[in-house]
Amino acid sequence: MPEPITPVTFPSAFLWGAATSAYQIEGAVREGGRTPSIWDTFSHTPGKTAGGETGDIAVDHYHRYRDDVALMAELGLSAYRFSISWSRVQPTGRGPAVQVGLDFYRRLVDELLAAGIKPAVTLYHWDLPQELEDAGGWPERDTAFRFAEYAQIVGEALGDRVENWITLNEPWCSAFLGYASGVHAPGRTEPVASLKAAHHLNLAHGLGTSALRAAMPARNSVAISLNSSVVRPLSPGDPADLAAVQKIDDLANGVFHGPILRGAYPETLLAATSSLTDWSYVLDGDLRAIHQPLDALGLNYYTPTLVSAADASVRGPRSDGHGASDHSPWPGADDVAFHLTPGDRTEMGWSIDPTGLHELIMRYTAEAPGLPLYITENGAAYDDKPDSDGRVHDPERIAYLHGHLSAVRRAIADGADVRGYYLWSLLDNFEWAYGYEKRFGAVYVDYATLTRTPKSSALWYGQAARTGTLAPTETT
Ligand code: PNW
Repeated sequence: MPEPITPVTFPSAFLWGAATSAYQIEGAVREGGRTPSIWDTFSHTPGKTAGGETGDIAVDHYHRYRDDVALMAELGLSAYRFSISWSRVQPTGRGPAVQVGLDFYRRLVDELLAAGIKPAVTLYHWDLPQELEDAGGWPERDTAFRFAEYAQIVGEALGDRVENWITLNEPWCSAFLGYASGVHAPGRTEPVASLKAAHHLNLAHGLGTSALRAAMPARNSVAISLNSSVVRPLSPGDPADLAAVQKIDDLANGVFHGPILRGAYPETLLAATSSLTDWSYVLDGDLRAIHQPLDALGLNYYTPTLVSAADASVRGPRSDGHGASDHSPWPGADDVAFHLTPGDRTEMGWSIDPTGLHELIMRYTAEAPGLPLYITENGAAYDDKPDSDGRVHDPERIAYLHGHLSAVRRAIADGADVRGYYLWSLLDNFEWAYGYEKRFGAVYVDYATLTRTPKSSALWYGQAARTGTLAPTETT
């Protein structure tokens, strides 16, 4: 399909950002009193990550943060979303804060502000302090209270200079990849525990939001980033496939959006999981603690999900793109089959479908009227390699970004209040169970030397950030 020639222009206040997370980029895992998180333990367990790779060094952002901020400024980005390593700030997950840990983030924030880049802090991007996992992890109720204490510490330390806050990143991954399919840390495969984890993550979000509000100036904004799935039926006219959509939509979206945006778990979710759990760990007052005003909602989007009712013959190994495991990340959904979505694919095997992003934005515009939206992650992995001249050309990534940013622009034209977009990711980095083999960065990292080289997509995106307009892809 030829690209449109007419320029696609965004509102002038639109934030053009990039996103990262602590364990994926920082390295320096034993510095400044930091103790292991569940991702240190998991990545050091044989067989858990591709090639046994770990975040021990990652891209050494802990030592190179000044250069990384300078690079963002040079590209022309106006915002940066990063996460804080809980075990750098509170090594055992409880008790007093470590000043060295907080100081690192304060220096990073000051560097960003000096460069005119607006910071957005994610408090939790999957790296639970190992000691809290040893005490039961997210299936244990106390973890939510520990999170609130941690939120208070960070809010007090950085609330004077960081305006945009995100409590949790993609709790779906924490709960269901961490405790059901086990492809993420801590690698447990316990369906009931994964549902408890989901509830306690919701509770952590609620208690954490209150703690942040008490610790920070009222002008600051508190949000959560959800990997809200766009779930589609294989046969739109087949009621059994539509029931499969409902089930997966509840387990992917409703389990978080229900309590957070509406103060209740969906009835259909409670019914679909009733043979596994009676949800008795949802205590009086929990839903009130979870359901409270938010200032914004973060949406992470990569690809849609295609499902049907499973006849017995197609049950079993899944093609849902959530990693290889004999255990499903979808508790109570053994009667659902997952299908490869049509379209070109990225290196993750995820199909490219910008219409899904438009659909997602319009859905939350309707479900959470008046709530500003941010695309807190969107991007693509490709097998990037430097040319003989040392440059990295990634036209596929430019086309991906162009397509998805155009979808965002269309949603704005359709009445959605989307305030910004954070490309995943600033740098190539540790892609969890896939190690370093999947490159999501707009900036190429040579892992032998840790040298950073902006790919052509970074230059294209920087131009969009500086001009508020998407250059047609054929010029690049
Ligand atoms: C998100 N899934 O991860 C994360 O927030 C990032 O840290 C990550 O690097 C990025 O997307 C790319 O993968 C996901 O299986 C991991 O559905 C897995 C899934 C979704 C998101």
